[in-house]
Amino acid sequence: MVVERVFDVVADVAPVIRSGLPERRAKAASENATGDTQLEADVWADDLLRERLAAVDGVNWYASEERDAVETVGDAADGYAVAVDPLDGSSNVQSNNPCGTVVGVYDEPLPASGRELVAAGFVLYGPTTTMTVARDGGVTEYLLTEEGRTDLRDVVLPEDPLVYGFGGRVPDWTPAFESFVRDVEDDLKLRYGGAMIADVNQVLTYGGVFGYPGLQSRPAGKLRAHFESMPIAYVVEAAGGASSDGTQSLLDLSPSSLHERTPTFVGNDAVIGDLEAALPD
Ligand code: P6P
Repeated sequence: MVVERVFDVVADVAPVIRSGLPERRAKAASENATGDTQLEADVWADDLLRERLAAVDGVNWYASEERDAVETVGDAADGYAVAVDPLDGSSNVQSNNPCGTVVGVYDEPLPASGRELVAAGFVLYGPTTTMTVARDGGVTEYLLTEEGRTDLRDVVLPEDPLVYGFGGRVPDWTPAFESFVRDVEDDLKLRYGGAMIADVNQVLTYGGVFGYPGLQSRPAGKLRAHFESMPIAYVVEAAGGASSDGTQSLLDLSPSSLHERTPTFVGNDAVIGDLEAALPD
């Protein structure tokens, strides 16, 4: 019931976030806990989501990529923790490219392992607004409008990979990762837009692989385990795919801090298997 209510709230708030983007494209005079410059839209979307999610009975803790610490918002001894990336890929707002909202529902206090996720999902602000939710072993995609939510489809990762997209600058990739990508390039088509949600949704739709690798300059990569990597891994694995940090499923991670980053890869299990074989242990 609590999980349903969480995604009811997200479905209600998403059209409000989308309609509020045009006048909130400016940079705020602030940075978030991991040093990203915040847009007004980041802070506004976060405040909106916190207000509405904190009011859901059974949500005990609210955590966000935009806030330094977990906030206690409920009084149940054993409630859920909701971890949110309010506007993933917000720098795409300026260039009018897709961005999204990511939500993970953990049934333990944070920091928590990916195995404590009981549901995860994301909103994609693209030509249309969709919400994709993984729970109870399945994945459903909905169309969201001001009038409400329409069930679009059950999401199953296509068997044959078609697209790939990897973040970070090529000169900053490790030699082993670059060599793996050179092989991938022979078979797949490049689809990388700078917003994880949009790139992952390409993989869920067409098959393939998305990742943000550990870099020579930052071995943990860029993506945040609680807010981006583990929730997205939960969705892709529920859709029949695989995830990895280079050696193990992202759901097997147990981050020791709230804003911990991790190398992140999701997609068809054959491609993820090739990746793990290509990277040194
Ligand atoms: P880069 C957005 O800031 C984000 O966290 C992800 O949505 C996206 O995949 C990645 O960073 C893009 O990073 O280095 O390519 O700009």
